[in-house]
Amino acid sequence: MVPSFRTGNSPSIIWGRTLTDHRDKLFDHSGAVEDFVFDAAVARVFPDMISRSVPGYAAIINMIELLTAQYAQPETRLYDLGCSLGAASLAMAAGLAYDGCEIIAVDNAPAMLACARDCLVDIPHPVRLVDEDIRELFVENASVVVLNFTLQFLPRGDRAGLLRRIRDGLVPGGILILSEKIAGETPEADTLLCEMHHAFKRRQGYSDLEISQKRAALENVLFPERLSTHLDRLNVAGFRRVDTWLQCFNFVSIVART
Ligand code: GEK
Repeated sequence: MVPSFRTGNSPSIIWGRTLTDHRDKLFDHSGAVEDFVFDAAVARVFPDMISRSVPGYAAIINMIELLTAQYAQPETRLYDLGCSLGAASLAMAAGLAYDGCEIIAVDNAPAMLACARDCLVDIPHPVRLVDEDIRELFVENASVVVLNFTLQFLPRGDRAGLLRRIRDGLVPGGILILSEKIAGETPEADTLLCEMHHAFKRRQGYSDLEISQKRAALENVLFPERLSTHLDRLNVAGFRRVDTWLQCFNFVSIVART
């Protein structure tokens, strides 16, 4: 397995060819589905799964490299919260121009961390992997914090507190990059965004059965909110500037600045 630290437009450029050879067929079966968990089976196909499920994913990883190059500050920490296999950490390592910074990648799924450990080798800056619930994590001296499709898995009631702690742990000029699957602002908008997301997944080779089984598996696990809810919550958490820099159907990425 030879992971690459270069980010680009395809998952194989993000993680290296070997990792992306495993095609996601996890939901290619009929019958009852269990709630989605980040276990070894998911970790094995994760690069293929997320790249074919999240429109704009590779672009976001690419831009995390650029945002890091722009906003990372010397002698600070960079956090990747809910790191999975570490794609955002790889991007931060590629974009980071300073020695003396620390990249900290946090996840509470052991199977994901085990795979991340294999990916995060031979990279320009070391990444410290931490097995912890991000709701328990103390964030400090941070210039860049990434929550790339992680907040959506927390109970809604836990989200404001985490954002407040991130805000308090950022140095002046620091940023939070928050990417989320969202609900439309109106039922009509939601229908359109969901239809287009499913069209995207079909175009990526998923069958209607796989799409509906995965949706059922995520129903009690992933709780999307409206973009306006996210923007309001970030403002209330004390971020001074909050800007949506990318939207691809029902997937958005926001930069929130101190
Ligand atoms: C990427 N950011 O490739 N504490 C720690 N980790 C958590 C928690 C929690 N409370 N809840 C969920 N996770 C990655 C993709 S995936 C998104 C992130 C997706 C972790 C969970 O174990 C999983 O690895 C990750 O958040 C979400 O840029 O699969 O749609």
